[in-house]
Amino acid sequence: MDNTFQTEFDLKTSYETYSITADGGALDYYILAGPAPKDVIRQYTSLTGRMELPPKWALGYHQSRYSYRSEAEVRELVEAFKRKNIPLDAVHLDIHYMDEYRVFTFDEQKFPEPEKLVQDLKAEGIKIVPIVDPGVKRDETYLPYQEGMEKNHFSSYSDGSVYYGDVWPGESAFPDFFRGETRKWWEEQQAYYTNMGIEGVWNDMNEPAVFNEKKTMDNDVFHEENGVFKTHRELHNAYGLHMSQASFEGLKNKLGGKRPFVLTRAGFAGIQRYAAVWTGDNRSFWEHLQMAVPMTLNLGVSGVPFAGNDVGGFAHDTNAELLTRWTQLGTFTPFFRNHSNIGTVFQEPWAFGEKTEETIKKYIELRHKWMPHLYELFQEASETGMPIMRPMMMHYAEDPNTLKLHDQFMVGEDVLVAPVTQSAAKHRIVYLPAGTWYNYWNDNEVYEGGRYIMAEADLDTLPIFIRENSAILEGSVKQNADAKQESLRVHVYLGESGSLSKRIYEDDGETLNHQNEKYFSESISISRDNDIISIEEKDIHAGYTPCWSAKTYVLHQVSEAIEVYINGSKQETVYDKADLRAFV
Ligand code: MIG
Repeated sequence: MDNTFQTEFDLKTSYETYSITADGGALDYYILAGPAPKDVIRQYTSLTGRMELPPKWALGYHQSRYSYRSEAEVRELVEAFKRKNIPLDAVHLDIHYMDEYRVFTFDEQKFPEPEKLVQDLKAEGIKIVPIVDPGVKRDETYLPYQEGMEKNHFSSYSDGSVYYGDVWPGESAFPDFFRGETRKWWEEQQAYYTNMGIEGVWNDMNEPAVFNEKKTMDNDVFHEENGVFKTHRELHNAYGLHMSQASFEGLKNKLGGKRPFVLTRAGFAGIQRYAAVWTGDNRSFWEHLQMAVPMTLNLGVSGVPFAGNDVGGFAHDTNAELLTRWTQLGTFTPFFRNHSNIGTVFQEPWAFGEKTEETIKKYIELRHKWMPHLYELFQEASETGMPIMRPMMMHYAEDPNTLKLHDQFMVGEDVLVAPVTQSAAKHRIVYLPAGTWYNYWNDNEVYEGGRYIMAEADLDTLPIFIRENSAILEGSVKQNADAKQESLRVHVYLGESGSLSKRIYEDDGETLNHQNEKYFSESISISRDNDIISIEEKDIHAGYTPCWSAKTYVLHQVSEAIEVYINGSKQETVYDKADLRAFV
């Protein structure tokens, strides 16, 4: 349904009917005929657009806090990550970095040399992501406000008077992001950040949120869309979308061929073209960890593959166990950021002692090991709209047991992840659809699916299962995505007479050159006939040279008598008896 007025979806009151109502405007329906869930998503994203491939660093681990308040605090934080060898890709700066919350400023006392900070961290592979809210402080001496007033960039009433709302900087004006001219102006403002070397911004409060009873802008404020004036009542829901559009286009134009990153809280259909979405202010409650799974899945099937939740929980105090479990889930949510509220306990990976730190580190490292696999899925998402994190029903729609399963999910179509979202649990029930499944942590444990199993899940363990006849790409543990990828392993899980095909995708991870043929893509087909395994490697596109020097196949659950052929020629194998694996 294509309508930006206030809408209500009631999917609960009645079993027989769903109701969707809108406050005004036309009811424009699009019927997407599928037939399979994947087809619906492809069709829907052909209408609303698809995510551009993000920079690889954005897929890494982000650390945030409301707020890291000074340059010294940020440097100490980064030092701690380095000392402890915990991978880190980005540090987010919340509202206290600004001079009295004026966007496009740094507080000169607390951040005396922001550019140096950004550059120093960048040299270590760590990006700074500042928060940028829409509200522009009403202050005659402040350039963005002056310019905005002069050029009529702010949303106004019908008599031309500017709308002011109270937000962090106090009384503020709100750019009319529906106007092309205003978006251009906002794009220009991004230079303030990109000139320092910043490559990503975080758009918050862009519903827009205002500190008043209604919590937002007045309904009778006007916006100008393609030369037509429309009320905020009509356009409210799309305000965040267009703010992110301007942020994204601005960064993109100014980054000289590098890929931008925008994170947003608000959005509308199509937001995936401009920004990753996080699900806002959750709380450090187990219930909110539980809800994180269906929320992220719903975003995924709604065309927004790059989504995630505040890991550890935002409001209230988290604890060792909750943070551990939440980090385990975060390892497989497309966006992976630990963030917490002012006044709550600190929740950096080491905040709860050595044991907890060790487990959390293991999972952040795991994120990097899985990076080649995830990156391939991100690339697929950019082309087809398919989510990275997928509900079970997307691939098993014919199995009624999967239709309402929302406490486990698929990563791509080969990996099943079942996070623990209850306190004190050491086991959990996992539904394995029909077929054969391997325990990722110990593949001597092989399960026949079409049933529920009780998976072991002590605090150190996130249950992960690999579908038979699939392959998983594994990279090396790195301190961040910019570090060199030294090895690539292709883990192969084949039944005795099975076959699979897998695509490897790689590019430089940071520029737009992949749009000009500078990428590497290889297709691997593998088939097994008992002890004979044949691998066919075929370059689909060799426009980029991946930096791993060699790739290793790890063949799981095979016998010592194994014979392996790559493109017809017989290979030497190293056999590991204990794990029944062969390395080629
Ligand atoms: O009124 O910038 O969701 O992530 O830390 C709260 C402060 C404003 C809400 C965001 C949250 C952020 C906080 N912001």
